Amino acid sequence: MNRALQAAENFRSRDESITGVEKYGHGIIHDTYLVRLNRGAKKIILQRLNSEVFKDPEAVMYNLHHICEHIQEQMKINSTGVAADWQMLQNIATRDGRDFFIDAAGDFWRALSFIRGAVPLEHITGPDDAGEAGRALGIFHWLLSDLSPELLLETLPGFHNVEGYLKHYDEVVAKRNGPGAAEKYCQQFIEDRRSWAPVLENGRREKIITVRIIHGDPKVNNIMADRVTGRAVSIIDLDTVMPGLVQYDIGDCLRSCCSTMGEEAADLSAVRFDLDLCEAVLSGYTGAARKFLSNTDFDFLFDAVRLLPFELGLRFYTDFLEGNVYFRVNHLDQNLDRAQVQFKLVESIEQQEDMIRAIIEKCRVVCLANTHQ
Ligand code: GN1
Ligand code: MG
Repeated sequence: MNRALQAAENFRSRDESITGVEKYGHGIIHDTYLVRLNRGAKKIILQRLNSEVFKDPEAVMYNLHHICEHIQEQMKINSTGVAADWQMLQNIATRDGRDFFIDAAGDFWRALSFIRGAVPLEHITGPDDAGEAGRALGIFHWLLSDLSPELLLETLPGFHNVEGYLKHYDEVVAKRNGPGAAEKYCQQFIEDRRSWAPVLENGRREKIITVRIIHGDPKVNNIMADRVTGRAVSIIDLDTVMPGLVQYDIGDCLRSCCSTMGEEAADLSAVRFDLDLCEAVLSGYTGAARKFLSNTDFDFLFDAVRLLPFELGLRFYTDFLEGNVYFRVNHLDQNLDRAQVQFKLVESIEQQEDMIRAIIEKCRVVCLANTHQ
């Protein structure tokens, strides 16, 4: 905590004093702190970047500047529209005008504005929350829909490329001897879906799916909701904003919102993909994103819903095999447990395929009827 306090000192102005630094949120990549200044009159977010994961922190900040600037402009132009009460987070420079403070250990620290009067959604309590999560993602995509994807850098190359994850998995699993029952389940699960998994990347290669700017990590606790009204007002954690397929974001948001037991579910038999929440997320999303969504964007949506938990389960299991080098854990089997939760979610999605496709079709019809309104 002392290191955080020392880092925080670089982001206050001379007439401000730091009155508290505490751990904040549940991210499993960076270390995040809430810094209180002037006895809580002002709050900022401080983060120690995980530079093992983000090997090019400058690229992360470059993208952040670009998107913040663009979204601010868009919000001025559309101040009464869909994003009327939207809050865009801002990067806070150090006292000497830099993006980062680099400490004696070589760690990168940066500060971000605090989203006022809001809390992370954390748990979806029902369709209202789910609708807000979808709406937030739709607003974010829409605000960025006229910024050219080529202007942004790939902060994590191949981040959602499941072929890359499979290749890496193959290298790691080859060294594994005598897997137990849980691991046999994971390995078989991956084999059974291996040939289908590149479906979105194939669509990208064949230019059937449009490349746009995506968030990359729109899980439920990255969505900020007004603490009184519950209305979504922002989406945070912008380090993975880069060129990609909106289908990845939609699938990831659904993966996170519609699994009522969460990512750390203890009882695997209770893991389920909730259809009411799915419908709420998708209609919230399409309501806000209808101005840019095209008919073909809907074609790959079921695959995306199925793929994103598969991809994350594959990443969790591979990380377990590698000794938990990427996702932070509290116990050695946690990433194996997390992988199984994601795979159970995939099974639940597969079992409900017809119903999920029907929801997608319903949203497609409503969305295309209201395009440009
Ligand atoms: C990571 O940033 P954080 O901890 O919210 C991960 C996501 C996963 C998520 C699962 C950069 O998100 O891809 O979906 O964990 N982010 C990165 O909880 O790898
Ligand atoms: Mg993240």
